[in-house]
Parts: sequence; C-alpha cells; structure tokens
Amino acid sequence: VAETRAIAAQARATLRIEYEELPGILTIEEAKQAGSLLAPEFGLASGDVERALAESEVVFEGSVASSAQEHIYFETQRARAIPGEGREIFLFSGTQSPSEVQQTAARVLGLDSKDVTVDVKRLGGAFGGKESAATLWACLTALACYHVKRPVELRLSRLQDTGWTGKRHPFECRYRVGVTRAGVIQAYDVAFDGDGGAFADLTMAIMQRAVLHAENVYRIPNVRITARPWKTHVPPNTAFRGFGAPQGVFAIESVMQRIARELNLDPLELRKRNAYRENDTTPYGQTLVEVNAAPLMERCAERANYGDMKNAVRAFNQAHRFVKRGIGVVPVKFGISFTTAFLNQGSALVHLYTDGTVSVSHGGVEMGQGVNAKVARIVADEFGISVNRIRIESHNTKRTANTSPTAASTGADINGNAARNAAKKIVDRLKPVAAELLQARGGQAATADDVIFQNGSVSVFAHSETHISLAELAQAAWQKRVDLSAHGYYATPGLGFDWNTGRGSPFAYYVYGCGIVIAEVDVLTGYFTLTDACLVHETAESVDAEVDRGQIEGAFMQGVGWCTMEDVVRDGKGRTLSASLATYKIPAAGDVPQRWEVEMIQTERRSAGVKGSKAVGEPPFLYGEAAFFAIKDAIESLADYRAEAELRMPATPEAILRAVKTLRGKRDDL
Ligand code: LUZ
Ligand code: MOS
Repeated sequence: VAETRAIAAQARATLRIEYEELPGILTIEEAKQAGSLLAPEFGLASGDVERALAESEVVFEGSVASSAQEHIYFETQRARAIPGEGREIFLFSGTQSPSEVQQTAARVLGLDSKDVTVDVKRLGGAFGGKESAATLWACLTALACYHVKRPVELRLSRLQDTGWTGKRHPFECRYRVGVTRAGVIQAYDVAFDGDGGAFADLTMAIMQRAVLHAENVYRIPNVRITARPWKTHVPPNTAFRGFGAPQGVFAIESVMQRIARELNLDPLELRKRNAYRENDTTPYGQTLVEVNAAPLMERCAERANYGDMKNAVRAFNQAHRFVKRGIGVVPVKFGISFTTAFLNQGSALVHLYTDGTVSVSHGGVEMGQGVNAKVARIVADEFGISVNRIRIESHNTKRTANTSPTAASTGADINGNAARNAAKKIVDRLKPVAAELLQARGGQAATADDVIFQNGSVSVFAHSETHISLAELAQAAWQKRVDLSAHGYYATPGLGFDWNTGRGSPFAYYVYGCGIVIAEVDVLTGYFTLTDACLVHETAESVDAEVDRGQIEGAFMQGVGWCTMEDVVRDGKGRTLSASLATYKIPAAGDVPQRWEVEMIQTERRSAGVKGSKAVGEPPFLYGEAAFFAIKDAIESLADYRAEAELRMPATPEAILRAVKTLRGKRDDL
C-alpha cells in the first residue's frame, strides 16, 4: 500500500519471498490422476440407461472437450475503500454481488454488515467474471483501508487481471448415446469433468446448470448425467455467461452432429425429430409447457431458406477446391432462475418526489446489459410518465439489502418486478387522493379504482377532459401526509429442486430459439469467415427491444469467440501466456457475419418473466456454437461428409488445419 504506484513498485522490489515449488496440477487429466476433487461426484438419472443402450439399434461412444474463456470486461477488477466514522467503511466495488462483498468484507475485517456500505454505480462489463470473483479484490482493498485508515484504491492491470483471475470452466465430456436408425435418441449417458481451478467459487452451481442443460431441447427417455468438479492449481474458474449450460449443450450438440453424420441424416431434421413437445418432462421431472423448440427451428429454417442454403453450399463446395463452406445449426432451451432457489428474490426502494419525478434503487447491478433501462421503463409505465422523469440510483447496500448477485439472466425479472411492486404501492396510495382532487376540479365522481396514470397525467378515464399532472398529485398527497416512498419485494414463485433425488422444478420458465450459421473456411490457411447467420430468438413481450437486440447480438458473438478464437494458453507452470489482447483474440467488429438476421419472437407467453418478457442475457450465447459446427461441416465436405473431422474447440486456424490434416490422413483418396 503506497501513495503512488511507483512507490509501491519500489517497495515491492525490496521484498524477498522464499517459495518452495510444489508440483502443480494444471489439467483435468492431472487432477484425475491425483484424485483431486473439489467435491464428490453428483448427477441425476431417469429411465434405464444401460438397458436402453443395450437395446438401441446404434450406439456411439466418444468424448468432447470445451475450452476456457477469458471474460475481457472493459473495466478490470477494481475497488475503492474509504474509512467512515468510527468503524464504518465505504466500499465502491466493481461487483455483480454487492451484498456478498458487504458480508465478506465485514467478516474479513471483524465488523458487522451494518458497518460496511457497498456502493456500485455501474460496471464496465462483467459477464460473470464479477459475480463472485470481485469479492476478493474488494476485501483486499477494504483490509488495506482498515489498516492505513485512508482511502485506498486497487485496480488490476489487464495483464494482472487475465493472469490472476479465473475463466470459464473447461469441460471434458464422455458420452454414450443410443439411437434408432431413424435417429431417434433412446439413451444418453454423459459424464462432465469440469476444471474448477484452485477453489470452488461457483463451480458446484455451474456444474449443476450443466447437468440441468445436458439434454438441451431433446426428449430422451433414458438419461444419466454425472458431474465431477476437479480441483487444479489454475486461478479459480468462475461464472461466465451461460454458467455451465454452454458446456453441457456443446456436448449434446456435438453428439447430434455425430449422429447426423454417421446415419447420413440432415442435422436440422434430426434435431426437429428429437425435439421436446408440449407437456414432455425433463430428466429432472420438470414438465414443459409452451414448448417452442421445433417451431423456432422451423421458423429459423424458413427465415434462412435452409433448403436453398444447403444446395448453395454444396454447389459452392463443388466449385471451390481450397475454400469450403459449411452450415451449423444449434437450437436452444435455456432455463431461467438461479438453480439455488433462494437466490431468486429481488428488492427495490422507490421515492416519488413532490415535483413528480422518481428515484429508484433496485437490487440489480448495471453492467452494460441494460437492467437500468428496463427497470426505468417498468417504473415509468406504473406512474404513466416518461423514463426521463426517473432516476435509477447506484446499487447501495443501505438502500437495498441482502440482494442476490445480478446473474443468471434474472436481473430485470426479479428487480424489475420488485420495483414494479414498490411503484404499485405508491400508485395505490395516490389513487384515492386523485379521485377526490379530480372531482373537486369538476371531473366526474369516481372511485380510486377508476383513476388512470397515463402520458404524464392522472385522470379518471383515458380521454377525460379533467386531468392533473403527477407533480400536482404528488404535492397534494404530500400535504395530506400520504407516504410517497415504498419498498418492493419479489420472490419467483414455485421453484424447488432436490439434488438428493435429482427431481424438481428449478426453472420459472425456459427461453427457446435457434441459430443457423454459414462459415467459409480456407483449408490451406485455416482462416474462416462467417458469411451468414440467422438467429430466431424468443423475447416474448420485450420490455426494451433495442436492449434485447444488443444482448442477442453481443451474446452470439461472445459465443462465437469462445468456440472459434479465444484460446487460453498456459505454460508448464500454469502461468497464462495469452494474457493480453495481442495474444488472446476476441471477436472484433470485422468478425461479425457478413449477412446477419436476428428475429425476436414477440409471442405473448403465460410462463415468462417481468411484464410477459423473457430473460435475454445468457441464452443467445449458445447460438455461437453453430459457428463451430459450421466450420466443422465445411471441413467435412473435404471427405464428402463421409467422415467426422477431429476439430477441437476453439476452432482457431491451427485447430482447423490440424482437423483438415487428420481428415486427409484418414482417407488416402483426398
Ligand atoms: N449464478 C448462480 C448463476 O449462483 N446460480 C445460477 O444458477 C446461475 N446461473 C447463471 C449465471 N449465474
Ligand atoms: Mo452470470 S454467468 O454472472 O449470470
């Protein structure tokens, strides 16, 4: 701790630390050999997998690996601590989970929660990398502040951040799948080995979400899913957009590709054939309603002209020797709710001022995803005013308490509902005052129930001549001593899951969609581009269509990055070599598909989130996997689609060339 970075660096240079180097466990393979588990194996099953496999017409067995991913939020891990009166401390933390920072800092410092205030205005991106992983840096900052009794700021450089913080959990998946010759899946037995890193962080919850997404959109009567969280000596791997679901879905989608290839079936047709239907039950016993799996696959195929597209790609490949095109299809079903049921609660504090403007504090954290825009829209609608009359305040543990992390795509659902409930309380208190006031102004006699808040004014009927402004009403209500502040709370109803039985309803609802992507691969250099992408995604009654479009496009490209570009490379001692943006490639503006269509499906849904909308943060990440399968399909055209390419994720040019070479090695006629 020093007054300047330069002094701190000088001081550090004088330190001598003696280390004893112990052998490190750096991969899942090494962890397995050492028996280094973070927690016991767990999972769930339904039906009789062994029997179904034995009776299946065709059985395939194999393994699939998915890789790590670095968050690359714009703003690196950061915190500032300021001492207050007595034992009080103020913490400004770049965290998705202010209450976790508050509780943990209090524990570290031997204080009470009441002594620690955490304030979060907004984050420069997070993507899960600050769901739990920000707590450490906030606590270190608080600790230094506590000792020197002066304001302290800690800010990691990009190299420190990428070198020291955890990534997406890499997975290795072993599977056996039993199918009929027509491609109907009878049984799926899969084991996920996840690299949790040096401590558990959110590893268990992430592997649980992987287990709960292992079947993606497919009805499979006999299933066994096993998860093993391994402990290695890399920085603790952590939450990353999708939170295990992308890993689980990548496994089954790889299996679908394999089935399609081996049984010579169309990959989209095969997927539709196996898709969940209305009132089907998941392997964990949740009954599915308003199932949109096959319909959105069909919609996407129609929108992308799948039939013509396929012919065009075949024709292109006939005409080109060294440049090949391929198609990838990935349907999505993503469960919305924290799988840890008690986290599904939100809160908010709303003040109406006497000039008719509104202050909203809610339990979410703005990190660029637009939760503030959505909450403002929701509250504005309750008061019938425009969003510029609303101020969304920082997240502050003095104004909202015991909040859940802003995660699991639930930010707008739980906090938007809480803010709506708070606003409703105030509106309900205002209505009788309004009825009285309007009548005094010569309006019709009316009851409180007839009062309408709309277009910045309050009236008894939508087009009544007599109306007052919200400011007038607030002023009058204040003078009548009506409380213009309210706390709102929301807990998602009907959730419950028991890992002992592997049964329950962990999700409030599901988000469905489908992505189709065409990739063009130069088989001499391994370079690829995405020529086309068509994403059909269910938003239901979107609260903010522009925010949702941004989330869908951004998530897709982040998924593309994970599958095709972003390569976390470590040296023999576990140090991150790909620590800067010069050595770790993320998608840039030039990497977006040349032709790109996003269709947001606006159907009204009974099972949905706040105001009939559907959560949007994580689900579209999974469409990125379609880019990987498109590249793979392009490579397989070299073998006339008669053999599978051994393409490893991420599909970097090196990986693509390796796959091209091994495919050639397999067939001497190439
Ligand atoms: N965090 C968490 C999450 O604690 N539980 C979840 O189920 C989850 N899902 C997605 C992202 N973060
Ligand atoms: Mo997250 S992976 O912070 O929802």
